[in-house]
Amino acid sequence: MSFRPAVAVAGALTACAALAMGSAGAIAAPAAGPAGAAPAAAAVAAADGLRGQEQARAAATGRALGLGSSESLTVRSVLVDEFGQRHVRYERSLDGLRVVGGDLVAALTSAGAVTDVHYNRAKDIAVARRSADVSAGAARATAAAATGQRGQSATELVVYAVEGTPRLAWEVRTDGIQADQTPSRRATYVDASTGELIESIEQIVTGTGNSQYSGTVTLATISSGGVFQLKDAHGNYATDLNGATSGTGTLFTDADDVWGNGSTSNRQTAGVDAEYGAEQTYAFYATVLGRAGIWNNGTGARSRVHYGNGYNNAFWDGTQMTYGDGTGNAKPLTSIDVAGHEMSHGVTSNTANLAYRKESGGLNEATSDIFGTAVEFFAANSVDVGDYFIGEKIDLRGNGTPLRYMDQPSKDGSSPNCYSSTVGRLDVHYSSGPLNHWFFLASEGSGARTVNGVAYNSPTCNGVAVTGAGRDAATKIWYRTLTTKLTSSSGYAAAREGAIRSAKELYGQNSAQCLATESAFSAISVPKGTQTCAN
Ligand SMILES: [Ca+2]
Ligand SMILES: [Ca+2]
Ligand SMILES: [Ca+2]
Ligand SMILES: [Zn+2]
Repeated sequence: MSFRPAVAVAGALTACAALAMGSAGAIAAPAAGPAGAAPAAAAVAAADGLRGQEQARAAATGRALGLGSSESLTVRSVLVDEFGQRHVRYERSLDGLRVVGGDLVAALTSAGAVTDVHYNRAKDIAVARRSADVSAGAARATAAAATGQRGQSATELVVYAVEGTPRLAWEVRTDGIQADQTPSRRATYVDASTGELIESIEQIVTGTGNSQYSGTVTLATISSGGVFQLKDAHGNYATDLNGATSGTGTLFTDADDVWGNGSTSNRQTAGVDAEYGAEQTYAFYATVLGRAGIWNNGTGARSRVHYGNGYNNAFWDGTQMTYGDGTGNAKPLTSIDVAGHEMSHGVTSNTANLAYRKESGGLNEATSDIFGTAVEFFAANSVDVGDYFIGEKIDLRGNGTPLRYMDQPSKDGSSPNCYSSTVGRLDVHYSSGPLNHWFFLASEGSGARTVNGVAYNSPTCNGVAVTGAGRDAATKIWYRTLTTKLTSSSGYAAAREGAIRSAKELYGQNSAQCLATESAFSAISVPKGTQTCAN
């Protein structure tokens, strides 16, 4: 088995694409399969080992935190930062009942000393009773009525502590399909004492994205049994669903390692764009943020293309990427910012796990726009240049305009530029606006400017000009915030506090990077909290 770069020939867009075949600093591909597989296997083992180590001492950590004896901690993930500190995420249970919203992230030394902790709701979570008055069957009926979904995968008695007074609830999981063909997987919460419907949360996160868009690109592929596979050494690979809406699809293979033709007339083309997006996203996380893929364990992800018929969206379902072919099956949603956006949903769900509702949902969407944009700049593709727009290549609106604008989110007609206490009532793709605006301001600063030949004009909500600290700093500050400070219900106030702290940890008190972070949060109207760059 050998790896070699491949070139995707992208018809109409090849003119200025001068990436040399075989060069490409892209992904350093080892020469042999076993050698290539070893680093990924080692990373998986290391990730499992750390999780096991922290789980083994989770009871001791719980005591060190002062948690009650009826509470137990389950380790969800361990992230080791550039300072060698461990950030351990836990789910909590109370006498065996899982606490929804009970998550916390603690910073630990390798010896196990707790140096910091962020509770999603509070340190102490209690409920008066541990048994349900409402039957599981009645809860399922309520969930079915609320969601219109009857395919039920599980019902579990939990402590619901997302907001309000913690209470005993039934969590009912259902599956179905949304009006636009997107699959649906909902978690519905029903009060186990009163039977009241609490809320229903969609678990499938969508993007809206498309390539015939990136010109001639270099891909890492695998040669096996006389054919080439659209798959890299980490296990990022692309499959063809051929119009299906389920299943894993068929791995793209090719005889000569030259893939697609830059248009939908060749069904490999969408696979090329999806695989390019996946490989660049993996390389971005590894190179810029020191993260070994979505799961931080060295493994890549599957990207399924040609989903459904005329499906005008893309989605991440917790394990894989899926792309539709767009209206008339003419515009697959496989542009690199959309690919980076969708896969970053996977990073979010494996770190802060921001719930796809209210303000946390807006932060979740903005996080995907921020890292999707960072991936696009990282790829440095001359056909799809890095910009602060989302979906400028896929023309979902049909009039040539992007889906979203980070310099001035209101240009989409729906997203606010400024934070307000009612922003959490908006659709998560709009409540993301203020944080997208923050990222632009913290990176580039306010006012008119041109980046990569693209013109922007970013206002501030407080009338105070912001000086940017560069995209690299803003990207690293947001990643540290996401991975070490935020939890499932975090909103804009926690984002501001966490980002200022992260900036100080990375760059120091009163550093230019911290001041840009702080002034940009003031410029999007997030009220001042306890953290400042000076304290
Ligand atoms: Ca070929
Ligand atoms: Ca672009
Ligand atoms: Ca873009
Ligand atoms: Zn999204």
